[in-house]
Amino acid sequence: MTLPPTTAFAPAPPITPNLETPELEITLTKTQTKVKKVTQSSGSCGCTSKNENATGMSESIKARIDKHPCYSEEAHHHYARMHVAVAPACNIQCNFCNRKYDCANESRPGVVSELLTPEEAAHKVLVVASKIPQMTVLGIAGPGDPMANPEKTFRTFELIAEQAPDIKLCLSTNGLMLVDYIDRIKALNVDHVTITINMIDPKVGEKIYPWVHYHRKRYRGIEGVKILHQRQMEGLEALREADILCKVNSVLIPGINDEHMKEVNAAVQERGAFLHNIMPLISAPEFGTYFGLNGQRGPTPKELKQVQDQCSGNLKLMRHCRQCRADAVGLLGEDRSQEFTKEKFMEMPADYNLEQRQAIHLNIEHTRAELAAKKEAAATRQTPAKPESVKVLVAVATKGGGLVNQHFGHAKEFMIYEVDATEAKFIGHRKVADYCQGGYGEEAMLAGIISTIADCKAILAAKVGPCPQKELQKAGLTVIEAYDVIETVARHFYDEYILST
Ligand code: CLF
Ligand code: SF4
Repeated sequence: MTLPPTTAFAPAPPITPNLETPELEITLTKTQTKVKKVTQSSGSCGCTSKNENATGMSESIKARIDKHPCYSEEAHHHYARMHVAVAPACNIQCNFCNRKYDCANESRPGVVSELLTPEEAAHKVLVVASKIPQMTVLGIAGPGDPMANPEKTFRTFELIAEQAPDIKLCLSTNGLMLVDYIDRIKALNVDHVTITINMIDPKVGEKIYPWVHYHRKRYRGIEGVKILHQRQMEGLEALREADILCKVNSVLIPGINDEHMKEVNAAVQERGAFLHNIMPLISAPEFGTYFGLNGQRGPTPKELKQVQDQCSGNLKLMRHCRQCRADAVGLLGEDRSQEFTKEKFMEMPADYNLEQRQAIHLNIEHTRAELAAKKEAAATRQTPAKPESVKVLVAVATKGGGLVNQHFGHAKEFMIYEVDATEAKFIGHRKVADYCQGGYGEEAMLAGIISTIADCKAILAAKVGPCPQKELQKAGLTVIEAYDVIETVARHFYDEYILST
């Protein structure tokens, strides 16, 4: 296809990341971006992202979340987490859960993790720590509830704390038994705990939880929900008291707790939660859950964003959650669990090497500092003034590192940024079918991808083939080919295509 004539931007300042990122500069054009090699470097201090600064977070808190891919949106471009499935039992029933699969409070349904003993889990962590040195966090999130399996959970944490001291420990629970174990959690230096809280009004909770098993007795209906609610609130307060960072996950269920979410958000903030992750209900009849079988749908991306926006301002919101599985391995959004099945990892040597890991992390930190300087430059760059700053969405193909660096056809998800005259802000991600299947684009898939990002004004990707490029343009999306920091490319696009029109 012949591309329309081009109008070049002034070249963006170059970056020279240390790791695999090549030294490149971009020049955006009307429908594409020319990419060429540059040599100059732009060093600077390791500023935190604009969003994190905006929260007024203290330096000590920043240090505690700095390498946690879930607690820091910026860190998730660079650092990975892994889960070990050591906790099979659960003590409550959620209507969005089928016990055949993993705990739906932290994972997507339809996924069954291989159960491990604490010793097997520890071996797996040491193996992954050497193969994926950017893995900095070990989470226990199922397949049931970690606090319904305290001995297995704590034994695993003990083994990791002894053998891999630089790995942060993290857990996710429904909150029913959390208070009882707060001292052990603190003693093991577990600094990040997630409680899933879907309601603060037991009348809402009645529609979500049919029963709760507490102190050897099963409580049905509102009686059980009241116990769960009270224990969750106590859990939050105990975490605050113990100075453990707490994230709250909430599953957004249209028609049940969507209008209630603002109250949940305010209540958890009041009790010291650090971060609120409002996740969409994933529901389908084939998962065999109560909700799935009874036609309860999940929210659309628009509904999810609307509720998140209503809640933002009070408590920092997590928007980059990938609802990962109870044996997830890798960067958020990439799933490397199949490389480390039990059959495979038990044959691999546990080559954990602290010094080597630290050297690699130092390298990552250099890259982060350079990217932060580049983002800062994009944020403070003078833009032509416009009376009203229109906000637009752009879809980004990225394989990590905070860069536009992925081929359109290889993207399994797009990051969505909201851009205006002052900033480019990450607001979520959308999964799509892999367009390139064995090198051939599938027309039906392309239509699906286009409808998933139809509310976006542009697609930012390292490369877009001529056929999809034509279809994307027909659908009203501007195609920008670039290889650079996401915020920089997004701001260039905004200045050239939105402000100038
Ligand atoms: Fe795992 Fe959860 Fe810890 Fe992260 S996941 S226990 S806080 S290390 Fe992260 Fe996965 Fe979302 Fe959870 S992306 S489902 S929020
Ligand atoms: Fe399922 Fe998790 Fe709820 Fe337990 S807490 S019922 S494992 S979703």
